[in-house]
Amino acid sequence: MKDAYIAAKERWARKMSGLAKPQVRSTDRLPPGQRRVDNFPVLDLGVVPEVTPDTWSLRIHGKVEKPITLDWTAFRALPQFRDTSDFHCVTTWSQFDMVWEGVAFFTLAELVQPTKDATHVYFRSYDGYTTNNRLDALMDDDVLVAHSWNGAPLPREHGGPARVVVPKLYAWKGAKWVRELIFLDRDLLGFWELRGYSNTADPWRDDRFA
Ligand SMILES: Nc1nc2c(c(=O)[nH]1)N[C@H]1C(S)=C(S)[C@@H](COP(=O)(O)O)O[C@H]1N2
Ligand SMILES: [Mo]
Repeated sequence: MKDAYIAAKERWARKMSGLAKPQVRSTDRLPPGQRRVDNFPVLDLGVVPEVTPDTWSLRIHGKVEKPITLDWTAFRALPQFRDTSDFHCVTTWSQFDMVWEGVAFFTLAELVQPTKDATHVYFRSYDGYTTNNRLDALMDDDVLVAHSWNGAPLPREHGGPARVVVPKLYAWKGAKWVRELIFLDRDLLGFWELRGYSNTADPWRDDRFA
């Protein structure tokens, strides 16, 4: 795991210094079966939980050496990152150049120190939603627990005060109104994964359904 933190930080440093990404992002950015939108649609389970920075906390536990519960102040005191990425929803819309600001997943992992047998993370949200990801996919430096979108606090309907973004996968892999990160030594399917969505969720492989 130590090597993974260092690799993630090195990628981050290259990106921040402008070496890793061309100034003009590729124009070939629309995965198969997607169409481009600019209105950031809202998708939820019909519930928008009432959670504010004052009542929000993030519990990180399971297969970790140092479980922790972060309140808003502690969360905001962690190193803050900004990343621009494209957002692909399985219902066939994509929105480009989403500017997310928050805490990098690898920062949280470094804080709690996953045990050697940790392989997956299960996410629980304030609306009862759950999803799951492989730990290695989350160590990418574009994976954030984000509190801001396009320069403003994340709107409540989009998961404010804080949500997960995993830009390389379909958007259901990112939990809005996130409240718990549970490190596991095995996979555990989340809400949509149990209902027929692909567990791997790769937009570039049109990988929508199991
Ligand atoms: N907590 C929670 N997170 C969630 C969902 C949800 O219903 N509840 N929907 C998922 C789905 S299916 C998608 S496509 C994205 C949508 O994010 P948006 O509403 O900000 O566009 O959030 C994902 N995360
Ligand atoms: Mo979705």
